[in-house]
Amino acid sequence: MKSTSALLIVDVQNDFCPGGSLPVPEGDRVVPLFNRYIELFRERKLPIIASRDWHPAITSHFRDFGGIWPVHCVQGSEGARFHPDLALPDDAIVISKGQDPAQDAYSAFQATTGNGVPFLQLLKELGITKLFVGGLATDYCVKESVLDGLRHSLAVILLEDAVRGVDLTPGDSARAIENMVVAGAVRMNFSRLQADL
Ligand code: VGL
Ligand code: ZN
Repeated sequence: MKSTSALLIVDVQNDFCPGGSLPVPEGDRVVPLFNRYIELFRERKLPIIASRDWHPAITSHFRDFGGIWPVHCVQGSEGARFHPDLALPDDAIVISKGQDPAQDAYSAFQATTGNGVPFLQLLKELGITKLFVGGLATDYCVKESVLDGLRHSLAVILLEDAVRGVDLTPGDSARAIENMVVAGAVRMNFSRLQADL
C-alpha cells in the first residue's frame, strides 16, 4: 500500500443493518472486518473515509414520494448513525450524500465533506489514487462508488469480505461484483491484503 491509498467505508449505518428500516442481510457482519482494516490503515497513517446516506425526510428516493425505498437514513436520526461497533477513529473523514430531495445519489462521488468539499476534490487534495472500498450495499452504493472511482481513473480495490448486498432480485450482488471486476476493480480480502504488505 502506497501513501496514496485510502480506505472508503460505504454506509455502515444502523438502518442498513439488521433491526434497521432497510436492513441488508448480514449487514452488521462487515463491522468486525472493517475494524481490522481500520487498524491496518491507521498503523500506516493512511486516510480513512466513511460515507453515509444522509436523506431529508421528504425525498423522491423514498417509496412514499415516488422512489423504491422505505424511509431510511434520515439526517440526524438514530438509523442514520454509523453502526455503534464500527471503530471509526476521530480523524476519520465523514462524507454525506443523498441530501438532494430529487436524487438517489448512490455513489460516494456524489457526497461532500462537512465543509462542502466534493469527494473527488478531497481525494485530489489528499493525493489519493488508490481506493480500498467495502460496505453496504454491494449492489447499490458500493457498486456505484467503485464504478465512479474507476471512471475517474483511480485504482479501486474491492474488499470482498467487507461487503453485503440487498439482492432485491436474487443474484444482484454477484452480478454487481462481476460488473465491478470487468470495469477494472481488483478483488481483495483481509488476509491477502495483510500478506501483501
Ligand atoms: C443504499 C439503497 C438506498 C446504499 C442507499 O447505501 O447502498 N441503498 N439508499
Ligand atoms: Zn438511501
